[in-house]
Amino acid sequence: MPEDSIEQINFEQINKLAISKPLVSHMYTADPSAHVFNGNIYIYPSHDIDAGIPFNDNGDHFGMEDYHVFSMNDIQSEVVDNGVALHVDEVAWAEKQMWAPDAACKNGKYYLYFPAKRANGIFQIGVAISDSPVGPFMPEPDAIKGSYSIDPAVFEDEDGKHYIYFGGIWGGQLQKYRNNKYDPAHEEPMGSEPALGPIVALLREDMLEFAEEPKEIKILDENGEILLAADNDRRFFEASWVHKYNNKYYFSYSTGDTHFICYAIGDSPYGPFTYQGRILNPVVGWTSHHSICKVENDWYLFYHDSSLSKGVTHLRSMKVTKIDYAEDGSIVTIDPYGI
Ligand code: FUB
Repeated sequence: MPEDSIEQINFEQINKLAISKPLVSHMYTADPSAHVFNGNIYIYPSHDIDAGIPFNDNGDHFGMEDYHVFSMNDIQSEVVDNGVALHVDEVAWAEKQMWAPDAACKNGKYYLYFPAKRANGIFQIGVAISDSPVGPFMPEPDAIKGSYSIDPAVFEDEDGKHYIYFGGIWGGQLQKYRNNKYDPAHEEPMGSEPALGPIVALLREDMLEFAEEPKEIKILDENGEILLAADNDRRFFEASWVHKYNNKYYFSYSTGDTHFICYAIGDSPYGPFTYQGRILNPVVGWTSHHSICKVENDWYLFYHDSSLSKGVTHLRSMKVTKIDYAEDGSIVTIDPYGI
């Protein structure tokens, strides 16, 4: 939500709303990636801290250092903080900024995927392994070969294949890449140029590397054309997530500077995906980042906002609310405050 709207907000009122209750309030948490593993809910969020760095478009104020994993027996139950699962000091290749993570489970092992900046200021994505969904996780000695940018999200298809989605523009550096190659001269496309798409790669059987060259995903408009760079209300910015509903692949994401969580539908995990609409209207705080998870027979949106910190953009709280689908498979847009 833009900074100038924040003054209008009655935080006392928002923080009392049942729809908007933070899942935990003893620490700040954001970018919640939720999964059901062995019948329990596990949430893998960023752990927001105040690193004392002023706000800028590069996101330097997001100075996170570690991850905690949270668990719930069911959607109504107490949220348990399982302590530090991985700290940046344990990751040989990473220097700072442990941004939005995700996790996957295969053959009884758990894999935590996370972005972080190397000492040269470039984001890459790493993986860490555990026998437990709550960690502690043991990081691989180097980042995933060929990885770049931020916001990894792993989707397991019904055939057991795992796909990793990633990318985010501006602070997430995706605009510096074309065809998986970095060039500091590249910028975000403008005007009637096609917008940059998120990136996808099949994961290798051992879950530790890409099994193929990452590919750019196409997000199309109603006429089958790639969304344009100037279409800020709909173009991809960051926060990829994929889920499958009624045999269709739903790719959801944040539009960044217009603050929507939107979605697009396709017939393959690689896309193309056709834009459908908004899942979540703007929340308090600049960023919006979510996951979508089926718990028993219902679908839930895990998301965050900055209402607990009274609008401090890098001090966010994870939340959850139910998703409703219409008959035609479209998702009913959620107003985060219902007021
Ligand atoms: O939490 C840091 C960054 O903010 C994430 O990587 C983005 O998706 C945004 O939520």
